[in-house]
Order: sequence, then structure tokens, then C-alpha cells
Amino acid sequence: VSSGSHERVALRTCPLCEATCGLSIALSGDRVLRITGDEQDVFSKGYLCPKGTTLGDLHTDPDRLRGPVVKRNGVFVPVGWDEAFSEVARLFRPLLADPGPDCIGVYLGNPIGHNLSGLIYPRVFLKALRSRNLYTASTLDQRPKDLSNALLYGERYTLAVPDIDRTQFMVVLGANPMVSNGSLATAPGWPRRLKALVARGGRLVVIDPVRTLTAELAHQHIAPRVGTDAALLLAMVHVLFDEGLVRMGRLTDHVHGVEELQELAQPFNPERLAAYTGVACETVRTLTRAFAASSAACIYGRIGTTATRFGSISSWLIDAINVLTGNLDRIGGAMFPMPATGSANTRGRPGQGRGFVMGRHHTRVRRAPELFGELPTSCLAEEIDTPGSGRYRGLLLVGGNPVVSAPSSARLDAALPGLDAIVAIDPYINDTTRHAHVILPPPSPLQRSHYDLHFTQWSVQNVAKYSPAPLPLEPGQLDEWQIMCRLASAVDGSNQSVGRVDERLVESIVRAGVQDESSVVFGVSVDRILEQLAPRTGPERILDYMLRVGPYGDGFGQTPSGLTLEKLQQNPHGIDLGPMEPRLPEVLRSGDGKIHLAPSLLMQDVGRLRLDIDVGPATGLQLVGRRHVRSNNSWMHNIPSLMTGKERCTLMMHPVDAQERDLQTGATACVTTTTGEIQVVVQVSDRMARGVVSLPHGWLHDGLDTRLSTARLRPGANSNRLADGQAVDRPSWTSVLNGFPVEVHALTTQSQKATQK
Ligand SMILES: Nc1nc2c(c(=O)[nH]1)N[C@H]1C(S)=C(S)[C@@H](COP(=O)(O)OP(=O)(O)OC[C@H]3O[C@@H](n4cnc5c(=O)[nH]c(N)nc54)[C@H](O)[C@@H]3O)O[C@H]1N2
Ligand SMILES: Nc1nc2c(c(=O)[nH]1)N[C@H]1C(S)=C(S)[C@@H](COP(=O)(O)OP(=O)(O)OC[C@H]3O[C@@H](n4cnc5c(=O)[nH]c(N)nc54)[C@H](O)[C@@H]3O)O[C@H]1N2
Ligand code: SF4
Ligand SMILES: [Mo]
Repeated sequence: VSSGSHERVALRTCPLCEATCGLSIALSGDRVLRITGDEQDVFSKGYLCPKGTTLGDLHTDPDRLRGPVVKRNGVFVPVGWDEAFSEVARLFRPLLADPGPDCIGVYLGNPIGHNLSGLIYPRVFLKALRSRNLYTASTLDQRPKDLSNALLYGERYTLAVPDIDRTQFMVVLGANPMVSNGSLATAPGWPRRLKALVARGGRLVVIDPVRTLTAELAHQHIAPRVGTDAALLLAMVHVLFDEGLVRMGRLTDHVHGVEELQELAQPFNPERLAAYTGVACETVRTLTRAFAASSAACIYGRIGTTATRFGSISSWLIDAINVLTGNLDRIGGAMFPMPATGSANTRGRPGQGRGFVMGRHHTRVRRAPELFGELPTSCLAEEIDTPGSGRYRGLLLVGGNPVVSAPSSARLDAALPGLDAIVAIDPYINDTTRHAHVILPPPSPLQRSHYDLHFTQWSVQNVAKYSPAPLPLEPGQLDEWQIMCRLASAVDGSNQSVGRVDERLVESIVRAGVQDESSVVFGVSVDRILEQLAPRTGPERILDYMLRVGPYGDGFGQTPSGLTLEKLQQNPHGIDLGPMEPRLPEVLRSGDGKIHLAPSLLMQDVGRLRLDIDVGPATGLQLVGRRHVRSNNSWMHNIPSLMTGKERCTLMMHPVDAQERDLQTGATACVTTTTGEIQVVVQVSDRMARGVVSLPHGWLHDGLDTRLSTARLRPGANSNRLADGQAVDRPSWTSVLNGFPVEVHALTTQSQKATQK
């Protein structure tokens, strides 16, 4: 698209958060003039947030690495790609030979999920490494939901998302989409959509210990005690049975375990739980009745329900309530998307799968089970610093910053220098990558094409949109998929070209397709398919394949009007594939084709919850996390325009809690747990409930050997120095990042004590 002689406009989906907004990028040459929302984008319709406008600043950030660096005598020096990959081979290959692949850990961070290369190519280096020690940011995030999805429906990404645009009653637990723009429910413009819900007379209820911006929009804000959602949800299930409100309608035939769940919930009446949850029994009963009475209701939970002590139970019961009230798979309820590039629930036999197993291998130190092939990041530090055979010797970091993002972060920070080899694919030298021996930087988002393979799986509208790279790679620069291919051949010693690694990957993907009885290309020859994909290469070739064999695809000519990448290229604002449609029972992939409402693993975990309830509500202060619209996890603090204004890394606390500790807004507090201690600026706020303090994660960039000149000016404090990697949601091993006890003191008294020692 061009306008004027020098100015042109490029369209690119924003890769920063799950909202997938369409951006309209005005360019002059390779200079970004401005970024606005793409009004014609079929999904985001012009919506964007302040972060989306800063991709040009990210592109020009002088601290962002433009070429690989290798550490020599403790300092990073720029090298060419050949030298960088030789160094990778020199570091990793001896370790792979002895003691072997399992001495290497791999960590895949959040931006990998927002990245076309990152969603396709990691398998090439994982195969080359042959290590089973894969860690991901998901294990700090949504893992309990993945687990409950797998147990209920047979597959982790069979995720019921709130039908936000058509619902009449929405309960939001532990999420603040007015700020986060939503998660595990992709919808650009959550704020607009929530306001539309209110405007059409729908009801919004927010359950959050903090009076967030989302809570302010709601008709009702319920502030439970931190970490008690599982009990609150059990009480709602109890009321559904107790008051005869269960109405499963057409779901009835597809559901197993209703009686077991009823029996389980029997003792959990809201009267008994009120002291524990802090929510009056009448509030629970009234809410449950109103929810059950609505013809289109959904309950949705996010990180304030997952990264908590009972995250798996909460994740499960959220779906259970949607099922028991007949709202699962109902228009305006919680529904299953149908992504254009397919997913595990569009492949294989419709309505039935193999079910799922976990624990095929375990971590060495704490024996934490593998889940979906991944190990919990809560265990990473100890696998590195615990002596003994099997201790990790090398680490590959791909788009992750666990020294800031993971619990027990001081321990991880101290452990990393003990490794023989750390390689990072990352654009920045930050708190984690400063420990690397080699850093391989991907190009900026503006130099890469985009398609949301991941988020279309939980998108509230079925859409498909491809963006070509707005700007070309600079001479000598590698795209991220090329880095991943070269990494693979450096590690396996084959020294195959990028082209060859890519060929082998696409061949293996197509071969799996033609051997899959459920695929439209079953029985077709691999070569015929590859001919039709030519002359594309790289992620575009694989994307084209996925679209063409996907649910709306052209099936390589079988449905000529169907989707292809070429068709997406002709529709740069995206193609609207329509609202979500009911998908039961076809969507199920459980072993017996049923929804398992009472999975034994989670039923058993209720014993742990029961003990907690018996112990009673925690005393003292509980820490929770929060997000800010101008901040993105740990890595956008180097963008000057996002860093203006008031201090954002503050400890928010209730006026009385602050007063009791002689703290005022602007004072520095010392926050301690059994794991660590930080100092942080206080912000007194009546948004907070008594006993709850809130601190954002993703801060602290004061390491002298980082290259983050803007971020370092306002380092904030790292909340994960307080979080304890030993504290997990038992079934999923997800870290408790929301809801752990802290002590808070005014800095002066604390520092005086320290000097007296
Ligand atoms: N601007 C911005 N947007 C982001 C991100 C970002 O860093 N910045 N990060 C992205 C990522 S990776 C994710 S996963 C999503 C997360 O998206 P959200 O889950 O919407 O994230 P938060 O804003 O942290 O909201 C969590 C809420 O849970 C509440 N909470 C804490 N403990 C409890 C509890 O025990 N019970 C209940 N009911 N509530 C509790 C907190 O007070 C908070 O309001 O956001 C994404 N979007
Ligand atoms: N206390 C607390 N901790 C939390 C959370 C919380 O709520 N509270 N939230 C958790 C959640 S939900 C998440 S998702 C995790 C995130 O945890 P991480 O994924 O570990 O952290 P990010 O901050 O997303 O770090 C992203 C890294 O990727 C790099 N990067 C950016 N773009 C690219 C790219 O295109 N390619 C590559 N290769 N690298 C890139 C950045 O420079 C940065 O180093 O944090 C978790 N940690
Ligand atoms: S909400 Fe903001 S950060 Fe998220 S995709 Fe849209 S513009 Fe990007
Ligand atoms: Mo996340």
C-alpha cells in the first residue's frame, strides 16, 4: 500500500501481547514515521495500545543487538555469524558427547509464542540437541489451564474462550484485561468489547482482591482473600447442585463425572467457606443463581487464578461451572475457536483422541514430572546448582529472561555463571543474557513477517491474517528461523545449510500429513505437495501448507475457494472466518470422547485444598502481581516513550497497612520473604484490600553488565527475588507468583537494624 511519493504504509500485526492488533505503519524509506491502528483490520478495527506505537523505537533502539556477540575475557565482542555458530558448536558439542544431551537445558520464553519463526522452528534445534530438559514461560503462566484442558477435553489447547462479543453475563476472575488486553482469549480491544457488553445491558462481575480498572467497569466487584478462588469456585459448584441449578442441556450426553463432582462439592457450602474466602455466603449464592439463570453466560479466569497455589483446581472448576450451567459450547458462553492453521483438535479422529499422559520423565532434584514435554521453570535453578551427576552444564535461552521472570530469581542469577555454555537467541543483553557466552540476535519485528499460529487457537473470532515484513533484513542479518536452522546444524555437527535444514523440516511436516488418515492430503505424494508449495521457502512455505490443509483450506485444489497464503496476501487486513460456532462433540480428543468433569488428579488435589481451608485464612500481607499498559513483561523498558511519567514499579498497599508500617506514598519499603529481599517505592492506594500488596514483575535492570541504557535509569525491583520456586500448584508444578506471604517494613528501621548488626 502506498500513499504519496515518499511515504508508504505497511501493515503488520503487533507481536507484543495476545491481542494481535493490526498496525498501520507509515514509512519513509526504512524510517518509521508513525504507527497507528489499522482501521480496516477485520479483527482489531483500529484498536491499539501505547505499546503498539513503539515498534519503530524498538527497531531503532541502539541497545538492540544487530549482530551476534561472543564473550571473550568477560566482555561481549561482535563477531560474524560463522564465528558465532562455530563458538556454539565448540561450547555445546563436547557436552552433548559427554555427559550427553540431558546436561543441557532449554528455556523458551514468551515472545516465541508471538513469532512465526518461533512457533515453527524450535523443533529443529530441539531435535539436534536431543535434550529432554525443555522449560517454557508457559510453566510460569497458563500451565494449570493447559492441564485442566487436557484432563477435561483430552488436549491442552482445547481451550474454551469467553464469547465476549455475544455474552450477556461475564465473570472475570484474576484477570485485568482492561490493562493486559486479555490472555488465553485473544481479542484486540478487550476494553472496547467489555464496554460494549455493559452497553448492551450485559452483566460484568470481577473477582479480584484488587479494585482494578476492569473491576471499576464491572457491575459488581467481589474481593476474595488472595489465593482462595479454588474454594470460592467449589462453593459455586456446591450451590449449583444444592439449589438444583444444574442445566447441562445438550452437553449432558457428552459429560462424565457429574455425580463425582457433586459429591466432592457437597461439604463446600459457601456458609462454611466464607471465613476462608472472605466472601459472604449470600454473595456466592446470589452470583451463582444469577449466572445459572442467564441464557448466555461465561466465567473466565487468568493469571490470578493460574499462577497460584491451587491453579489447577481453579482452572478446572471454571470450566466445570460453564459446563454445569450449559454455557460450554453455547453462543455467548465459553466456546471453542476453529483456527485456520488447525490445531490438535482439528486433526485426528473428530470427537475422540488418545487422551494424554504426563510424567514420562522427571527433573532430577525434585522429581517434577514432564507435562506436554516441558519441565516446570520453578525447578530450573536447582537443576543447575545442585551438585551431582545430571547437573546441567549448558543452557539454551530462546526469547526468555528467567532471571527476571522466574521465581527464586536470585538463585538462578547466581547459578548461571556455574554453567559451561550458555547460548541465547535474544535481541538484548539483559539480566539473563548477560550470563551468556554467545548471543544470536533476531531481527526486529518490523523486519519479519507474521502470522499468529498460537493465538488464533484461542481467538474469540475466527480470523486469519498474514503480514509480510515491513522492512527488509540488513545485509548479513539473519531471520530468526535461519538462526534456528543454523543453530541446529552447528549443534548436530552436520553443518547443513539453512536451505537443507528447512527442506528436511517441511518434508517431515508434509510426510506426517500425507500419512494422517484425517488429513485432506492423506495418500497424496509428498513431492506433489512440495511442488505446489514451491517456490516458497522458510516459514511462509510451512504456513501455506498449514493453511491449505487447515479447516478452511483449499486442500491443495480440493476446495478451490479455500484458504491459501496467496489468498491471505491478497487480503492484507485479514480474512474474517466468522464467529465461533458450537463444536461439541467433534472438538473432543479425550480417550473415550467424553468431557471429564471429575478428573482424578484434580479431585485428589482437593485434599490439599481442604487442609488449607482447615488451617484457615493466612494472616499478614499477601503479595500479588499486576501489569501496566505501558510495560510488557520484562523487556520493553528500554523504550524511552514507554518509560515516561510516574514510577510504575511500586508496591501498592492499602492505606491502613501502610500506616501501620509508617509508610507513605514515595517512601521506600523493604519487602522480605524467606526467599529474598528487595527495596521498592510504596504507593498507598485504596484499590488494595487490607492484607494485600501488589507489585509488578519484569523489573530490575541494574546489572552493570547489561546493555539497557534506558531501562537502567529506572530499574525498579525484581518481584521474583521474593517468589519461591519451591512453592507450586501441585498437579501442574506451576509457580505461585500470585499470593504468597511477604513482610513489609519502612526502609529506615530495617537499614538501621542492618547497621546495628
Ligand atoms: N500491558 C501488558 N499487557 C500484558 C502483559 C504485560 O506485561 N503488560 N503480559 C501479558 C502476559 S504474558 C499475560 S500472561 C497476560 C496476563 O493477563 P492478566 O491475567 O489479565 O494479567 P494481570 O493484569 O496480571 O491480572 C491478574 C489479576 O489477578 C489478580 N489476582 C492476583 N491474585 C489473585 C487471586 O488470588 N485471586 C483472584 N481472583 N485474583 C487475583 C491481580 O490482582 C490482577 O488484577 O497479560 C499479557 N498482557
Ligand atoms: N512474579 C511474576 N513473575 C512472572 C509473571 C507474573 O505475573 N508475576 N508472569 C509470568 C508470565 S505470564 C510470563 S509469560 C513470563 C514471561 O517470561 P519470559 O518469557 O522469560 O520473559 P519476557 O519478559 O517475556 O522475556 C522475553 C525475552 O525475549 C527477548 N525477545 C523479545 N523479542 C524477541 C524475539 O522476537 N525473539 C527472541 N528470540 N527473543 C525476543 C527479550 O529481549 C527478553 O529477553 O513471566 C512470568 N513471570
Ligand atoms: S494491545 Fe497493544 S501490545 Fe497488545 S497487540 Fe495491541 S497494540 Fe500490541
Ligand atoms: Mo504470560
